[in-house]
Amino acid sequence: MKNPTDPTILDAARDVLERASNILVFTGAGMSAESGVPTFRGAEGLWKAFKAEELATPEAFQRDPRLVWEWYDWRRQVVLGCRVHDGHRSVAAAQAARRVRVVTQNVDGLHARAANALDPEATAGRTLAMHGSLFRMMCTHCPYEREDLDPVDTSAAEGLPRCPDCDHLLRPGVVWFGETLEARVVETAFTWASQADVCVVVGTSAVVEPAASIPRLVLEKGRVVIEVNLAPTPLTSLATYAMQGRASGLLPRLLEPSG
Ligand code: BJW
Ligand code: ZN
Repeated sequence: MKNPTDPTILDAARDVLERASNILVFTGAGMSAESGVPTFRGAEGLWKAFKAEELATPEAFQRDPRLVWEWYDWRRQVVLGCRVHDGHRSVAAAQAARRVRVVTQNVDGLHARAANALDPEATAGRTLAMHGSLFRMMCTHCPYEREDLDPVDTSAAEGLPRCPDCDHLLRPGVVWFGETLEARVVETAFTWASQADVCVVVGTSAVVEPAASIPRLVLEKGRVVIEVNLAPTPLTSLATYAMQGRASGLLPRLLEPSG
């Protein structure tokens, strides 16, 4: 059943989800797009004509920390002005019902925001942000890090945030290309994937490793992968069910209990 325009796919996928006891929702930038957070790839992903690959690297930060901080500061302000949508809310409700865990590549914290708004206790420990957080700063030299929501002064390199312990530059607390993810994070993500009966893959181009291996692991285990995306990806032809559409519309229809 791989034709994304077949209307019976939604019913079939919904049926599988209703019977599943352990669901993993794996998300990417498309999950946040309808909240107003730009994606990475495609024309809309560009910021001042730069590609993500040109800014989200340690080399870019070494070369021009002011430019990289300017991009991150802009994204921090965008996200602070965003609201979660019905897709986030339906995932959070399913997390509170204890059947769903979320692994996200997003650094915007929107899944956690939706879960906290609904029920912080029931959803605690059920969201994993693989690539870090826009609202964490960490030292480029020592272990210092902090949560930080304040605007960053990017008008001059001299004014960029510095470590209170060692005076080296602080950087965004995210995982850049060529950097290794924390071992604990990778282990948790793949453990959750290996325990899932069904993985719902939402709004990711499914090309960035090691995250892109998560749905492949679920398929290798003979379990079900449901893809929700506006456009085809390398995963589409492999997925058990592939649905073309918006996260905000499809997720409530897939996850919310029927009337
Ligand atoms: C909608 C929608 C709507 C829109 N509804 N859908 C093995 C093989 C090949 C390469 C590698 C490999 N292992 C490692 C690499 C290198 C690299 C990599 O994977 N490169 C690929 C590009 C090939 N990986 C790494 O460097 C990783 N490190 C690592 O593996 O360390 C070990 C190692 C080091 C060195 C060498 C080898 C091994 C680290 C990756 C870190 C990624 N970091 C970023 C930036 C995070 C911080 C930040 O946000 O600034 O993470 S890059 C960027 O891409 C970000 C995202 O999380 C990630 C994924 O993007 P995503 O979410 O898929 O977004 P888009 O924009 O691509 O897609 C959006 C989708 O949504 C589209 O499909 C739309 O159609 C859809 N959509 N609106 C539904 N409303
Ligand atoms: Zn330091």
